[in-house]
Amino acid sequence: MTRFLLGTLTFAGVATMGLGMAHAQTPDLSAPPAIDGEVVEDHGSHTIRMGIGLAESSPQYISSQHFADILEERSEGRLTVNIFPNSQLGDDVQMMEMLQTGTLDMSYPSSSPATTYVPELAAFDLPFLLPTREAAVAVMQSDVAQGMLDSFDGTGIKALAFSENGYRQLSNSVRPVETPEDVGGLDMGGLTIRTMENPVHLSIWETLGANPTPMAFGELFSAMEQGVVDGQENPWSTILTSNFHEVQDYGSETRHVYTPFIMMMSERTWDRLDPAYQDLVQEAARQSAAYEIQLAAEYDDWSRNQLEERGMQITRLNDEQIAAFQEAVQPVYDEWAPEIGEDLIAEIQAIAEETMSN
Ligand code: TK8
Repeated sequence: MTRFLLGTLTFAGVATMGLGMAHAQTPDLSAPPAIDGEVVEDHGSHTIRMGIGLAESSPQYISSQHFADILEERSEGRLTVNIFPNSQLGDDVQMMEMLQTGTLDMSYPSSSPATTYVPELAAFDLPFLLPTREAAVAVMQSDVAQGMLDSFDGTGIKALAFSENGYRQLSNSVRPVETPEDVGGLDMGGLTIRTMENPVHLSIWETLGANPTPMAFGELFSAMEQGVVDGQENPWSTILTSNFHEVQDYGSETRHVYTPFIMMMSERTWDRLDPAYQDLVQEAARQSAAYEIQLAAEYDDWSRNQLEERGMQITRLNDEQIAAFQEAVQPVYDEWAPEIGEDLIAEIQAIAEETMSN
């Protein structure tokens, strides 16, 4: 805890000094839960290399550090995790391939590019499927979701836990967007929007009249800076912690898709661990994923407000405007629901509705 506390104080201190007293780089975040549980007896030592896409100030990194702290404390230092942020080891697609070959031990991609391994994950890419965070969390913690994690078995990837990337928001450098027509541009021409490498996302933006451009996350900032793409879509915390506001003038609170993260380990690494260590890794993954969801929630609105303070013009959409987007992307359901599985989608919607009726 001392190390974490010192880390936080140092981090916040540097952030505050770096940006003057006006902005801290993080909201008042909940401290990680106390690390409890037995120390696992000695089954050898392992150093785990983990690559993630986002910055050190992101909920993804902070919770991954908590994962590392749990392993280190409950193995008395025999299990250590070295985290490499900012896509420095590669993008989501590349790092999943590195897990398969065993050249990387862990990663934490979005579910969207992982549909090549487990097609059912594409349910999460259906627009406006999960209306509230509570519904999304209930789905991610359901048996249906566990079945998706189990479906990675045999791919070379051990999928450990879902957490929150979050509700995706549109940003662009051309014009404010309030309606689907603002995306398609009518006679002005559609916005060129970077998407994740995922066919449902391509379909969403094609249906809205944009020019979707699949691209690795690590290439996105320079593509926007050079005008290769007009815009992108990600949660507010990612837009802020990746400094996209430096190259994007307009934001629209579309909340069009809720994307999970999936914490993953190479099956080669997993198979080298003693079962007692495997149990510890699985427990630590679930605990850190729950903490990540808490951090992501604490970051969400705060990040949007920070972006506005830093000059981004953010359009909040009212219920009618959201309904216009929902109607405009209905063809995406018509196209993809049979492919993904009507029963699976109905099961997910039932979980969501039950959560919202409570
Ligand atoms: C980071 C990505 C990112 C995702 C994207 O590794 O690619 O836009 O939303 O968060 O997973």
